Parts: sequence; C-alpha cells; structure tokens
Amino acid sequence: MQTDSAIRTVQTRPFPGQKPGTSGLRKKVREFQKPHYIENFVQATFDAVQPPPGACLVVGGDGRFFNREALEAIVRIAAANSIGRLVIGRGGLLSTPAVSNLIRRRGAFGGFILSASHNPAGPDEDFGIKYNIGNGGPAPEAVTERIHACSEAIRSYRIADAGESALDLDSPGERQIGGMTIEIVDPVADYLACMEGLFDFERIASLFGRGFRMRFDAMHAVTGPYAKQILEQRLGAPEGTVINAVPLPDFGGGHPDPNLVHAHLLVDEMFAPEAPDFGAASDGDGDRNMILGAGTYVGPGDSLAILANHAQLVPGYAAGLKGVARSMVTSGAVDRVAEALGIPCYRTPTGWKYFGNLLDAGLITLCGEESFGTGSDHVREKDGLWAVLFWLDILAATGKTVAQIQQAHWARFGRNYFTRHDYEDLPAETAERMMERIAEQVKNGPSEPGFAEAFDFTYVDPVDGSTSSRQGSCFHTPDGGRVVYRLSGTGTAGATLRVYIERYEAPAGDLGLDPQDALAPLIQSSRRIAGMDTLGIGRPSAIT
Ligand code: VG1
Ligand code: CO
Repeated sequence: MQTDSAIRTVQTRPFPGQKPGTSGLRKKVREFQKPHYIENFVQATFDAVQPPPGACLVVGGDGRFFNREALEAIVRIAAANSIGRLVIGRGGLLSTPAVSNLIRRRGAFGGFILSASHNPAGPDEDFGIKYNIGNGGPAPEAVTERIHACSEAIRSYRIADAGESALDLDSPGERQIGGMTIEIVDPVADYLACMEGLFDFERIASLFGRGFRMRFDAMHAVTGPYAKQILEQRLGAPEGTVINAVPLPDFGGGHPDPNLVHAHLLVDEMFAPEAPDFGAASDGDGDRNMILGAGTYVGPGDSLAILANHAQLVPGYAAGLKGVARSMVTSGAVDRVAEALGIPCYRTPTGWKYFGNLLDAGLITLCGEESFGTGSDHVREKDGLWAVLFWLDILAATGKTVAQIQQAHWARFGRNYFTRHDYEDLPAETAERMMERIAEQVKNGPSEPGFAEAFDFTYVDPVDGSTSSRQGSCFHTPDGGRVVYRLSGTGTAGATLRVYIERYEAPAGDLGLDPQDALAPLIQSSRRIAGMDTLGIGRPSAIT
C-alpha cells in the first residue's frame, strides 16, 4: 500500500552533548523526550554518514521505555532523507547482535540500535541510540566524531508525515511511506540461521535429551524471545529453562547487567545444592553473557580463553583461529592460549568498535572484553547467546562439566586472578581530583611502593593506523601484577571510575582462591594510588 507522505523541514537548534560514548549516545529518557532531541541526533547521523538515495537500514532495540517513540522518529526522518528500505524487528525488537547480523546478511548500508544496554530502563532511567556501519559493527571513532560535529552544526531536520498504519510495527510484512519500504521481520529467524551455521545443534539437542539441566536468565530484556525459541523450542531444553523471558519496558525494575551483583538470584541457584549443570544470563540488548556451572563461576577473561582453546571442537571454528583480541583492561588469560596456539593476540581500547577493523581484515576470529562480552567474526558485535551456545557445544563435545573444564584450563595455563571495582556516581570534582593524582604519577612515576612503571595506554590500529590515546592509566608491578584506571563512557549521571586489578598465578601455585583475597594487596594499592581515603571515597559500589 502506498501512503502519501508530506515532507517537512523543521527548524531546530543544536543540543549540547550529543556525543556518542563507548557505545552510542546514552542519556536520561527525560533528555531524549525533549522536543527535537532524537530528531536532531538522527538527522545529524544522516548528515554525517550520507546514505546514498535508496539505501537500506536495519533498525531495532531492546524494547525499553521510549523504544517505540524513537523508532517512529527514525522511520519518519529516514523517509524524508531518501532511505529506500528500513528492516525493523517485529514490535521494534532486535538484539544488538541480531542487528549486526541483519546488516551483514542484507548488505545494508548501516543501522540503528536503540538501547542503553545494561543501564536500567523506565521514564526516569536511561535510553540510548547507536549507529552501526555496513560491516554490522559500531561506527568507528572517526564516524562518531563526525556525527557529534553535525549535531553541533544542525539547523534543521527533514521529517515525513506518516499515518498509523505505516507506523504499525507489530504486523509482519511490508508497507510504504512515500518512496520508502518498511519491512517488519521476525527478530529471531535470521539470527537462529546464523547460529545453526556455527554450532552442532544436534549434538547440543542430544545433551538436553540426556537430561542436562540449564537455567538462562533473560532479565526481562531482549534475549527472552531468542533464548526461548533457540534453547527451548529448537534445542529441546525443558520449558522453564529460560526465566524472566518477557521483555518489559522497565526490565521489571531490574538492572540487566549479567554479573555476580545484578544476576545474584541466578548465582544463588547455581551455588545451591541440586544446582543445574549450566547457568547463563545476558544483558539488556543481548550482547553480553555470564557463564556459570554447578557451583562454578567463569570470569569473562577465562571464558574467552577457554572458548579460544576449544574452538576447534565447534564446527564454525574447526579450521582454527586466525588470531584473538581482548580489550587491554581484560585479563591476559587469552594471551597464554594464543601463545600456545601460535596465533597473534591484539589488545584494544574498551568498546567493541575497536575490534571491527581487526575482524574485517581477517586478523582475528575471536575477541572479548572483561565486561562479560565475547564474540567472533560471525557478526561485528559482542554476542551473548552465541557465547552460551559455544559453551553448550563444548560441554556436549567433551562430556565434561563447566568446573572440570575451568580447572583443567588453570592447571595447564595458570590462572589470571582478576577483578573490576566500580566507583559509580562520583561527584565530577572528586573524579577529576583522582584522575589528576593518577596522571601525576603517570608523568612522574608511581608513588606506591612495589610498582615499577605507570603509563597511559595508546592504541594504534594495525589496519588503518588511527591512534586512540589516553585509553586507561596502567600501573605495573615487576612480577606481572597491574592496576588500571579509566572513566566509564556509558553512564548518564555523575562519573564512574573503573579500576581493573589483575595478577597471574602459575599452574604450580594456589589456583583455588577467591579473587578478592588473591588480589587483596593490589586492591589496597589501587585505593592508595588514587588517593581514595584522602578524598573520602568508601567501598566500590560494584565488584565483579
Ligand atoms: C562498558 C564496558 C565496555 C562495553 C561497554 C558497552 O563501557 O566497560 O567493555 O563495551 O560498556 O557495553 P564503559 O565505558 O562504561 O566502561 V554494552 O553491552 O553496555 O553496550
Ligand atoms: Co549490551
């Protein structure tokens, strides 16, 4: 059906601060609700990336509050900017990896992801929008800088009128707004096809057939429909395996961050008697994962290392890995696997956008971050369910438990004890004073005894030579211990200081400690280096 659509040019003024951070533009919902706010940002993105007339874009979000309003704005602005086709997940839903997959499968010019990922949702909470480029990955820094510049120069945006039927996101099929086609797709179908191409679904199904028990916590966010369809319907896990499976606009009041703090109910179940064999959770937009076994927790750095070491058991990676990468702040566990496999290991700044070039150039196959993100060259985002299926396939192939696999890994490679301490919602001035103190020691050498050197991490992209400086302040001890500081780029209020603490224990050493105990002296140093006691900063607000 052809719908008439008048196109209007609306005069506007720039909003300060439309600057994408680690993963897109994230602000309070109230900010996004200001008249012209979202329209400005979408038009600025089009101004910056200049889609050719008739271009195809993929759009979807994690279903949080304001998802629909933002989608409607994108539809109407896209129609007025000569976009030819919008592929949208039914109900406006698409997980972040599913958007990445659809962009690639459709050969789309790019796409928008509507999510603030792990940040809570609701009228008083957070919203986010992120632009992804044609490789399916987050826009690189040069593009996000251009979007920001266009948002500061904007004077008007173009918007099409659209009737209710054109904006109906719930009925499958195609409809028109002027010259633009809107195609509503099943959010899961293409993603499931991609997973079937990588993993041995029959092997995993027979594992469930033998009574293997699993719990998956979708945390009332976007992975619910994906996990239900893939784990319960396709792989035959018993109904009820997936909990909190219905996406809610406020995520049920929860905090969909799959870690020991926010997924504690799942953690409690996995450490209770009669625990299931395998437990997993994912975040708001489905790109992260937490892996648990009965009485066992697998840290993200170890998970990446274990996946890399077992990749050849999985059909999609049977040919071996070209290389691996981790964000610099992630533990070095995967480096040891790379060394044993004789493949390169790259270290990048925080944020998935830095893996894009390495994946596109075929330099790496697997990559990951300490913040519960792992992924591969199958898409250009981290992918929560992919990691869960990868683990299931390894468990099915080896017949071992999660605990056995992890212990065997440490016994061979040693253990990288790791923890991240977050100091959230700090007054700007306090954060500034800490960062000054840290910067001073980067310049003049560490004041803390036992530390040999301090430096700021600078990344030079091996593919295009672009440089990203000041990506974390690193303090190293002579025996391989380290403390790293950086400010979060995903928050919407106050400042969040992240402190990453790590040390290595060789296979002959004590491998069974609680990381908080194993790292206690370094944790104390991390507080002294930043002057936390002097500044009146108490315990971290989150420890993972
Ligand atoms: C955090 C994590 C980072 C992750 C980013 C986006 O960033 O530390 O590893 O890539 O969130 O993840 P920051 O700047 O707050 O430390 V997601 O799943 O929230 O889009
Ligand atoms: Co996320």
